[in-house]
Amino acid sequence: MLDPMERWREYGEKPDYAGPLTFGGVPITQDPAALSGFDVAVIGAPVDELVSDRPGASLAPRAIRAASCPPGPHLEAGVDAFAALRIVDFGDAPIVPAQPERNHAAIEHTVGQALRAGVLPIIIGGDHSITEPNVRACAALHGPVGLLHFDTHTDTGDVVFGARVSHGTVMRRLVEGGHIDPRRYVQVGLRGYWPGSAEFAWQAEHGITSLFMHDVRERGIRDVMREAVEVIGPGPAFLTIDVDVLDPAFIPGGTGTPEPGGMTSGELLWAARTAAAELDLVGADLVEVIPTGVASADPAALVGDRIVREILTGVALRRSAS
Ligand SMILES: [Mn+2]
Repeated sequence: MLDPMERWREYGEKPDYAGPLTFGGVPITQDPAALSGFDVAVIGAPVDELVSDRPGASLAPRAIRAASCPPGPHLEAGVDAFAALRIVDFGDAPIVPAQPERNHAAIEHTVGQALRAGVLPIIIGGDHSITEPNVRACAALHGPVGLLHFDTHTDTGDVVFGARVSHGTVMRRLVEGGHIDPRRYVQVGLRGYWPGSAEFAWQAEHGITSLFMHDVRERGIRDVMREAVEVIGPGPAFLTIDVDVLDPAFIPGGTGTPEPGGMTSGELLWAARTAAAELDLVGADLVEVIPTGVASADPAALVGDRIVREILTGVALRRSAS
């Protein structure tokens, strides 16, 4: 176990730009035996071989670890997740270039190590294809899970450019494999020009709930989240956030398949916290961030860091209430 705070102990915090790079400056280990006693493990899954457009999300785990912020209580929620939870950085899954199947197996194995240690995994991608190994690992332990999915796109294509395994087919494969309970699967933020009627017909057949960006705009994020939480209900649930659900104005150049007309950072941050506070999360991931700058000068990595913090804050709120 390496504690980046070691040399800054007298200050109780360290500058984000100094010391070993870990999420939020928490201790880091690659040893699964060292996970016991922790509540949450942040895991990097730096792969982007399976995108349909611009790559670069493999650089996100490091960029999000670097786009950190000072410790302290969440000013709205009134809880300091880093004090309330024992959080560890479990490093990156042992991925290699250009071997997507092998990489998915490595990610599933690493997430499984955290789950078997009784630790909640929060995985930083990577492209959205990583949700397949993430959810498979969770379902192997808990059975079919509910899914709350923030995204511009449904990612329920059968094939994308002839590929059955892609960041555009991941949710289809998970439903077909019985890893997601489609009646407890809610999509939020859909907009744009994909997919088409065949995919939506398949979704309707399986009882998947789609909440579009126009629902967020017209009903408001609070009402949309109330419905999402009600549909998913109690029981094991996974939260997946594709950063492209945000309007590109908030993350200029910071994701590979952007679509104008999306959510604000304020809406998504609140929704991420609410999801973690109100659902029985067994895992979560954040995907499709493409870094564009250094540390906090990178708007997509910065909001990525804050999304993970909101999830942690929600988990802390839920555990303090129970
Ligand atoms: Mn996606």
